[in-house]
Amino acid sequence: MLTSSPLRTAVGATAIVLLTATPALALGPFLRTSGLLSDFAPSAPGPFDGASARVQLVESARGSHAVLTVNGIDRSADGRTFGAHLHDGPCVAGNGPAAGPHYNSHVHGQTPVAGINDRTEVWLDFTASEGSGTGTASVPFVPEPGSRSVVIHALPTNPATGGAGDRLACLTVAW
Ligand SMILES: [Cu+2]
Repeated sequence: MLTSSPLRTAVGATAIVLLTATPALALGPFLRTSGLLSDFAPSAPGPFDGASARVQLVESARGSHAVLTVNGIDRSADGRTFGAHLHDGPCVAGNGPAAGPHYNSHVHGQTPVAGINDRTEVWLDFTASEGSGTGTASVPFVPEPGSRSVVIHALPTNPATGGAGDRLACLTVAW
């Protein structure tokens, strides 16, 4: 279509400028994944049975931004806030410990000051509303690639300790 040519040209020029200005930075989304949540306690009924989730990680000039969206949550959980975090290890159904600890940028040598907070870890707490919930986080680092997971917990994240109760469900995030 002839009318689209100027737009294509403009987009191409912008891309060239970005690549030239920041050759070492892969700005933009580097992970998009979605699927049914895996259950850590398959034999017990829970609010995330049959629920699905989507995770996107985007690299920005200041670090990265993460978005978690969960759909299909049991309506009895409406109004409840659940802790959710990026964890170091993989998502394995029926095996909460396999997900390992929270991804922590200091532990990975990416930030000089030790700490457990929403700047060193990717916390994605969300509140269920009409069966859905969205959590977002902006952090001053880009998580290292690996076979990782987002884990959903039974309670909101305690800002002093990072704890959030039992591990209920998870989604694989690997890149
Ligand atoms: Cu967690």
